[in-house]
Amino acid sequence: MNTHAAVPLPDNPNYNSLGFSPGFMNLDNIAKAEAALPREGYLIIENGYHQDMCQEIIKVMDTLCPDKRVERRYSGTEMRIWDAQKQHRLFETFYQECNLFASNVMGHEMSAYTLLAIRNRALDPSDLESAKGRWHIDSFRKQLKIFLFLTDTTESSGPFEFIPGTHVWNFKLSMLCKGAYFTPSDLFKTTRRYQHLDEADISKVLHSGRGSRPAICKAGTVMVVNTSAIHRARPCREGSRYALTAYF
Ligand SMILES: O=C(O)CCC(=O)C(=O)O
Ligand SMILES: [Fe+2]
Repeated sequence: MNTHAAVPLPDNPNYNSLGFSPGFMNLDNIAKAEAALPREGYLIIENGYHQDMCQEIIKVMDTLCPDKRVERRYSGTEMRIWDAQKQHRLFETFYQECNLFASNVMGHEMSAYTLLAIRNRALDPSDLESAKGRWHIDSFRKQLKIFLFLTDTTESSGPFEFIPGTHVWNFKLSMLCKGAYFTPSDLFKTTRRYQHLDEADISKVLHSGRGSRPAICKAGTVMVVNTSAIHRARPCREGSRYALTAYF
């Protein structure tokens, strides 16, 4: 669906000619990401995008969401628009900016294989099934993702949540040795045990002194993160959460 004309860019001095506000893609943030990713596994950049811009992107998402091609999960409370960069100029602008940022951080040309636009609404409290099985890693090896949170996130609005320090090799190898990430039967399947981590394994990690950290932040915050760390979208209990994610 071509919706390029559906939501015109507002006449706002905060946007440059490409349609985004400066703040995310700059040399300072590149240097910070280079330093933070190996150590902490993530970097949070506040005010990466102007809040008006986030509102415009949300309008585009809500226009696209009734589309039948949108993926629905968790009893329809989660909507996923894949390859969003092909669907609207605002998405494409963020996608291009992420490519430039990631290429500079990694020191070689990188192009995200997709941009996900995701919308989460509150889960029915009785829907226990949709709240479970969410902790995972995206890949055993380092994987870079760049999030743009489009709404203020709260403890209960379904924030991105991760366990800091679980991106380092020592930790990943210890999980590997315990059989928490792969099972022998994975050899014959396209799925991996690490895609839905065992709740008992997560409990042990959380009780071994590593707390989880929800990304509670203002709309417009950008997060660069190595998603080989354990993470999940925490179940949304009230309100809603909108985000864009570039997958590298
Ligand atoms: O939306 C989120 O907060 C996390 C989603 C996620 O983990 C994923 O798409 O791999
Ligand atoms: Fe993930």
